[in-house]
Amino acid sequence: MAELYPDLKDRPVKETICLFDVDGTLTPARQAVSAEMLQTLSKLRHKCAIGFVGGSDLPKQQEQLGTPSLPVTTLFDFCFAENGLTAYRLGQSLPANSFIQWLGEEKYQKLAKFCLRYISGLEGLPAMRGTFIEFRNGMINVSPVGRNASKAERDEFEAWDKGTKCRSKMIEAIKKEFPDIGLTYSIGGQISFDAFPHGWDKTYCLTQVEAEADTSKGFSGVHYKNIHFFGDKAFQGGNDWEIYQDPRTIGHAVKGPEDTMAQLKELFDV
Ligand code: M1P
Repeated sequence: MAELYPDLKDRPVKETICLFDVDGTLTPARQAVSAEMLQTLSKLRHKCAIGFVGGSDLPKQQEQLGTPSLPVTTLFDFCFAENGLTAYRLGQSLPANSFIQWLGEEKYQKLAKFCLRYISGLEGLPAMRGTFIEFRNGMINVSPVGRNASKAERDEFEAWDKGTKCRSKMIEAIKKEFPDIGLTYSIGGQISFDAFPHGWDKTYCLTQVEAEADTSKGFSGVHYKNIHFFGDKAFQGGNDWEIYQDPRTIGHAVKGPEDTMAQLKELFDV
């Protein structure tokens, strides 16, 4: 059963929200969350607001963080999937933004065909599985091995990519072919990279956090002055970098879920 939490304005640690990356921060990459982490988050939610901001889409976060009887949107005050392009506040969806509307079908198809041609020309890929481009609401996700890769095939691709720099080289090739397309490319996980319009990185979700101060829109009126962000890819080129070093946030670099829990214990005694 879903637990009851104080209203956002009544949480004892005032004007404070903790935002978390998902893969490598709340869970091991693409794996399920532990019971201990869920318990820690629940304790924290009694003290301040909590949210996740992940590059993946909501069905993947549901798989990793939720259970069939507990939707992920009930476990956090704010759910920011696809960097916040798909957002939920207190279980209710907020207006979404669209990658395809922004880019247009014609440019998108040119980009998609280039990616598919590039992948088909790669030599030495350890495996090729299905879904080389995953089309999402706020971005596309491109994977040379394919999103249908198994756990073992993911690990194998990741090791191969470390040696060959396949993903970085592919991104360079796209940038050369489409110098003015206005997209940012981000390697956030093991087997793929995300492509989204400039500025639609994880900082995108901060606008929504700031909007919480606006009672005229039906929000709580809380002005979050302390926005903590926890992420494992808080280095230049990592997909947590922009939000980690944004002046609006207090950034915490973590080494993995255990470290996240240790830092929360230290900061909030949970
Ligand atoms: O959350 C980090 C990344 O997780 C997945 O990456 P991969 O499948 O390569 O491990 C993807 O959902 C990606 O979009 C996301 O940024």
